[in-house]
Amino acid sequence: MTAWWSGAVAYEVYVRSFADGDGDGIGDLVGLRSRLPVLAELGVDVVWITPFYPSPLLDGGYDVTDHRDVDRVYGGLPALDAVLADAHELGMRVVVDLVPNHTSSEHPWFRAARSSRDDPHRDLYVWRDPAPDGGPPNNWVSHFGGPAWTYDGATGQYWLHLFLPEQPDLNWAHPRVPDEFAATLTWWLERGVDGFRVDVAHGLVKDPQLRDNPRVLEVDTDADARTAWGAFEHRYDLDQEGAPGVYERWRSIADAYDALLVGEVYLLDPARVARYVREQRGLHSALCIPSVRTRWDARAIATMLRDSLATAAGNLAWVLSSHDDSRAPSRFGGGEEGRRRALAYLTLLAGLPGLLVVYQGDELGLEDVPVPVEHARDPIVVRSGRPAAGRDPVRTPMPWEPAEGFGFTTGEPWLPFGDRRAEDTVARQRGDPRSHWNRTRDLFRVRREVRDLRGPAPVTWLRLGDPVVAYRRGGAVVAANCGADPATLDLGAGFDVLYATAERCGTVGPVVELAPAEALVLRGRP
Ligand code: TEU
Repeated sequence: MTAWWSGAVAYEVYVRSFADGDGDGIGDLVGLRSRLPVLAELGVDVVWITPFYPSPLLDGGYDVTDHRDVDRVYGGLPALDAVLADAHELGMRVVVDLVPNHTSSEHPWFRAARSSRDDPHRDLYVWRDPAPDGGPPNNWVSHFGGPAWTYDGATGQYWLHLFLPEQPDLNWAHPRVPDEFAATLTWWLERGVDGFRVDVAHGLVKDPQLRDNPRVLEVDTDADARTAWGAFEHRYDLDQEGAPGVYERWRSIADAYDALLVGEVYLLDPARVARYVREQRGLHSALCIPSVRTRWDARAIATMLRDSLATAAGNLAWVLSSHDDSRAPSRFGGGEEGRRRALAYLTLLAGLPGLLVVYQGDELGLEDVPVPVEHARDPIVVRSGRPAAGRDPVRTPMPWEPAEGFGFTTGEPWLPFGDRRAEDTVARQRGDPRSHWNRTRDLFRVRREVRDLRGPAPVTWLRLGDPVVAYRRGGAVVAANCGADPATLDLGAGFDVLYATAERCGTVGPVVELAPAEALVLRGRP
């Protein structure tokens, strides 16, 4: 029997920016609930909600103080229960975002851990004495800039944090940590959630000796966080030998509820990612991070797709955009052209086995919005004053209606709308059969209805770039022109057009000409 997530379309909801139900300018679960019908209409199978836990919000809620609660600002647990009930009623599943690598420094465990070296919670986190010169215990750096260690004067030791100092890393070598998370999984599954997106899934296990990472590049001392991070080979802080094994226990818990575990394995080497999903003993699926980082370049796209598929087959989640990376139309050059390219790229992803993950606004062809530094919320910007590096431009509120507050809020939005236009809104696009929203919906429908695309049929590559990328799955063919000029594809026979990103008549072949950034889904004629 095929798993329910095989071939499913998942939709990432960045809850603070999706829909505001109470006019405080912040998206919440009441707002999300009211917009669930339109997600069902779009053809979404799985709604992934970013963290909604109680949090001081220093990292958009990825700094959790209680893993088994919903913050009041989002409506609390009753609002989540209502989302679950309605989503299920509409035939959709709900995946929640679990953050096991770290907690907030305001979490009761860390407050206790910090209170004294002898506190029983101390070893739930990673503490070390200073180096002989008084500095940090090793050379690890934080994703968000600066050292991965902060000194606690009161107890005379450093604590480890791969992200903000206010996001101390948990010590997964301490048996209580896996026990607590196993119980947390069960707690949410009992409540009715259908699975988990596992944050920083490759990061939980650290080198027991905490050895220095090899330096691979010399960078300026004032380099931005991403550059400073890239100066090291992350041999000892991430993706350790035992990292995938953490999820074997989770798998048995999830399988008992027929629930999904999809990991944010933020690694660019497909072979490393494959370790987490290949044997299907741990995570069911891993987000394919290279798919959200690839440029508009036929060779790069083809190689990325081929290598990812070759190592992890149907166990990847193909991602178009996310709350961490530039939106597809912006990545691909922006404007009308960027939007066309994003739709062609989505078509290529939509025919592949595995999960397909889009981010709120992808269905509208939204681009990144410049966010002035005085409105910045991303700690990468707030703490460095460098807007270029930040993630706020992909986190601005959804434009629902062409009205004051864009139907997102009746209050003051927590991030600005920037230059969003009436044409960007769901209301406008839904009423226009040729809009990005409707073309996306048509694509999702084809993915659902064409059995060869939804099932386990293997991918056979027909063309790997130069500039057409094309593959066959069973009787279906998916092709996109990822170049700047018109290009032809020899199909060897006539095909029916099931889906086209631009206007097309019903049949093509044996040779089909594809305009730049045009993509097709075809089926062989009997
Ligand atoms: O991201 C983990 C991660 O490694 C990157 O996305 C990183 O945040 C980014 O490259 C910085 O430029 C996850 C979440 O998706 C992200 O939003 C959180 O900030 C992070 O974990 C910490 O919980």
